[in-house]
Amino acid sequence: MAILIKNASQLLTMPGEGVRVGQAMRDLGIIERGCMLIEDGYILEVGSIEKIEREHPVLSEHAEEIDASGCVVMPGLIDCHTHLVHGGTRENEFNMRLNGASYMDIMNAGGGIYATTKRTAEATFDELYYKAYRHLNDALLYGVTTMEVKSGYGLQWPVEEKQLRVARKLNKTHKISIVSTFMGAHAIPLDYQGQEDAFVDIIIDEMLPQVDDLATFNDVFCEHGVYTPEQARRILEAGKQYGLIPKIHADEIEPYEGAELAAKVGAISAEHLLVASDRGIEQMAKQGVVAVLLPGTAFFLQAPYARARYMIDSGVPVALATDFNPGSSPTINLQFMMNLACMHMGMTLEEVLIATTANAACAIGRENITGALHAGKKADVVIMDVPNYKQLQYYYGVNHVKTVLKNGEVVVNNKQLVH
Ligand code: IZC
Ligand code: ZN
Repeated sequence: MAILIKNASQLLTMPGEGVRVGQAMRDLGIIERGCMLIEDGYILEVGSIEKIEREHPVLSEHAEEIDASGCVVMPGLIDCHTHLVHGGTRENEFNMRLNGASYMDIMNAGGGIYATTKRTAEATFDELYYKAYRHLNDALLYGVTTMEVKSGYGLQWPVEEKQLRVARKLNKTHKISIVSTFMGAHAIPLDYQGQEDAFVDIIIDEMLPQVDDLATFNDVFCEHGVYTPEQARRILEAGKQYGLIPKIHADEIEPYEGAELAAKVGAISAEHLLVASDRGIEQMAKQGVVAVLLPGTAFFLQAPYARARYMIDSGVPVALATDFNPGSSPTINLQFMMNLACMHMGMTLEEVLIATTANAACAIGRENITGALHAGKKADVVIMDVPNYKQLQYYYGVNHVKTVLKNGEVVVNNKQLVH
């Protein structure tokens, strides 16, 4: 079946291939009065109506039409860092932080990640599945068509596996595509405090061999008081032997040479980087490691924001994500993350759009499939109810999504989920 999206006041193609750095992060490839022809879930042609009718006369005549006049048409958003599958909520800790406690104080007192680990262990498969499914519906309404999802609230294989199996089922049943990451090293279990290396051995010897095709990536929380750079290195190197691609939660709370480690182990991305060093940023640029920046975490922890401007100016490819999790960033709203990046991280209106589409796809190895509106890519498309892309951040705090297509199928129509 063919679909013809017509008359977009701006159609953003996101030109180029691979990671976008420097000036390429400002090039949206705008086509005014833009049209797009979709066939069998893939983009067949993008351009003016004249070009499409000339090159595909029969198909364009019989296609189902979607009128995008007065709207921006752009690639579906990609949330390339989330902890979607988890039990429970942590609003009480939020109030503790508002009363002066810090994120790490709460975690060290057995709350934080430990609190969610307990709730995730207690939850049944179905409870985790339905909770995550509802959050995915919200994300889809906000224009997300692909999401990366981490385990990490198990700290023991059976619960890690439960999370990964929930993510796998969601990938089959929900419209949003899910890309999975194993994160056995998200915290040190309370009964391994003081014997951290013994738990690292368990991850390497007992968990990694069982991940198999349940995940594509292997992530570690490299942070003072959690995993040291050396422990993180061992886990990431071991994961490579099972085909798991390294990612790192790096330099989130204290500088810890996480960015340097990401470059050294050949990670596809390094996440957070709120306090990454100049040297680490330089090394990431050299290796083409994507910086996945999570401004929702800085906002919600009332912490300093990552130095996105400096990173982009240093040649690092930058992506943005929500970090959706019950502790440090309980939001699925990627449009708000773009706004925070403009307001607090020195990013421009163009850069935040590349950071949530083309570069986000690169951060999870999906750039051949999605993240740009080019012929041959999957038709993951969002129609935003604004006449130009600058209004996306100008009218902030509202959801601009009108229509979402996933694999060429309309899944959100007039701001409503299509069932
Ligand atoms: O549950 O607090 N930083 N991991 C590393 C998190 C935040 C998630 C959480
Ligand atoms: Zn995270």
